[in-house]
Amino acid sequence: MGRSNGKAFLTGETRNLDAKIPETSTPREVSAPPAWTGAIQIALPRWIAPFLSARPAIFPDDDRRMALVLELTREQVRVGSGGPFGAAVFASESGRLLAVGVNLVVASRCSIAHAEMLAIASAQQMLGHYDLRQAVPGGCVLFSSAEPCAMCLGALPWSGIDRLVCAARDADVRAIGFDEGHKPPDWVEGYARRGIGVTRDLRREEAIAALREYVVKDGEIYGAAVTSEAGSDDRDAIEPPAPR
Ligand code: AZG
Ligand code: ZN
Repeated sequence: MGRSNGKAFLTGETRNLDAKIPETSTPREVSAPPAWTGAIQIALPRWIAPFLSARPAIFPDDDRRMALVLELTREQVRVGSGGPFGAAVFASESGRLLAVGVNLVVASRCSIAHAEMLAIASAQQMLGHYDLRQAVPGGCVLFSSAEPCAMCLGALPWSGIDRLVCAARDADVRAIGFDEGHKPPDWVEGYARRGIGVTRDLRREEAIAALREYVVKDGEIYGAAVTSEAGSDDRDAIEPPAPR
């Protein structure tokens, strides 16, 4: 190991001992591994733990499950910890709350940190399985404050979630300026063919109110639409909020 300017380098001698480093590679700093070897860490905001401790562990029906998700979403908007989206994974049969997620794209500097992705990833990590269908007898349901964007739509079938319940429509989210991506118009039927049931519009007005509140609070509309592509169910859009 050689040293230059206080940094350690692999010398030609030691390089030969490391089969993974080709002979031709230039000496590489080994004093500190690159930051990305620490893998991905996205922590939910600190207010989530006390928020959940004050609530029950079991949510017996759809309405109470969505009520929790919308409370979570309103709190997210009130605190200002990220985009106006919340989601939760429940065990379908017992109604046990397994995990929650809120949108942390800006805070975590990570474009995949959507509420649904974080709720699913937390449930999988907590249960120790990438396939929630195998991890939870009776299956798992995802409740979301809004219909999934193109990314989350694609991710769901590989998560083992077998039912999705949404509040706001895709068009409601696009109406405040978020880019939800390109989605097939028949995505609900596509999910049905894969055994994923979808329930829409549960407490939709409440979810729309949270989206509007985010606009009123001047929340960041990150990744604003890069195309003028409208959603597949545009006719269902709410009126965009009047400019202030
Ligand atoms: C989003 N749409 C949903 N449904 N959820 C999120 O977290 C989002 N972020 N941007 N669009
Ligand atoms: Zn998404």
